[in-house]
Amino acid sequence: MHLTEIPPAKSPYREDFPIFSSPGNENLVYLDSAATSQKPASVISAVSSFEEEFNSNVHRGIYPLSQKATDAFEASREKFRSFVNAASPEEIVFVRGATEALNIISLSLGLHSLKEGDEVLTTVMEHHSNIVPWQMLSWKGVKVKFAGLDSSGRLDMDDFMEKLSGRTRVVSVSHVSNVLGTVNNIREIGRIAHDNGSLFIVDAAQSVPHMPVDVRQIDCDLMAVSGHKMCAPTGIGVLYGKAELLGRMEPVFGGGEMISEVKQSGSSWAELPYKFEAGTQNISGAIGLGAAVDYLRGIGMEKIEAYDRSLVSYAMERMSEHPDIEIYGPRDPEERSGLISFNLKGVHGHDVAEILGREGVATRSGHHCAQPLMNWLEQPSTTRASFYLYNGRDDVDALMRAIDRVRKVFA
Ligand code: 7TS
Repeated sequence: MHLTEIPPAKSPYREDFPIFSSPGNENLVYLDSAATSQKPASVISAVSSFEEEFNSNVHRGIYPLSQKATDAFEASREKFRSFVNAASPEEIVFVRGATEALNIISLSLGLHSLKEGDEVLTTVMEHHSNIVPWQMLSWKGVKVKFAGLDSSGRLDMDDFMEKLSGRTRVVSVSHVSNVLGTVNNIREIGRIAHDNGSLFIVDAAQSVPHMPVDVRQIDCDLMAVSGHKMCAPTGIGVLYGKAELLGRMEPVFGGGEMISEVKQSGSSWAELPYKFEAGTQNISGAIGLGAAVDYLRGIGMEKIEAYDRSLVSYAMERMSEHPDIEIYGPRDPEERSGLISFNLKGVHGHDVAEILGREGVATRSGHHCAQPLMNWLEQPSTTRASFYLYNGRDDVDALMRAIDRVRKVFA
């Protein structure tokens, strides 16, 4: 799809998602996919067929049922590996989500590698899950620095360079902002980080669901992904890491599955990726994630990216005709992903989202777990409409009608 193309009146993918045909939801306008996406029938049936037909624990039994579960579980790992072009399945660790991935990374580095005076450089546009785990290392004397933004909500590279120092051991940046939709030039940021001798970590929670992401092209050392934002169930995500690095990193959760040998005198760790997967994994979630990868790849990530962008272009065009709407983030749809944060002049974001909700339009308002960004915007909150492949022009039009309704209520 070309950029200037307008999205179809109704999404051709909507019927793949049973939620939109479940009683009462036929007219649901779901614009909260940045919080969590809906799930296609193929994912729901992959999960239920595991639970109904071959539920058993993985890697533990040698009976056929357990073998089948293990095969499906490991097939999902391979699907995800191929999806992000990781070098080997050892580099794909199943975790609960992006938050857990970032906490495992910060804990492991904090406990075993970072020293007093070391610095972590992140940005003002991060989700709290890429801020707080780093701040939690303050007991060790690790400092967190924040690169600022320019007036359009892009990363200010001059400020980034100023904050980067010989003490910057870690650069951890989101690929896509969950509030501004800004797509960061992470290849360039990664190159700068590596030239500085820093580890480069990418929070890809908002990018992997919406665009092709190739970890070898980005050359990130570690990356965090949430499955539930990319059509998979909640409670499953991926910590990607270069094998050589994960091999050197220490696990932070101990227990079953992650050991090679346990003796009274001490234990040794299992090989990758199991070293980081203590306890019984979310097997059904991982199988659902594999089905989600199949679904998204069946359509094609380039196509999904272009489709999202056509929705955002159309929505930005409609919104900019409205004199009372202030949009945050880059103006050029080429520089942003599939979401728009906005405020309606003189109306609090919560009032906007509440009335939109009553009109059948699901959006989200508040600080979106990005309070430093809200301070930068000098706004207590914004309303966010976030799009995905099951949205069409009809959903944007419904949003605009509902915004008119808010305006009337607060006239
Ligand atoms: N990083 C970014 C950029 C995010 O947008 C989110 C979740 C996370 C990390 C954490 O992901 P989790 O799956 O571990 O919770 N963002 C949002 C949001 O924008 N609204 O609800 C959750």
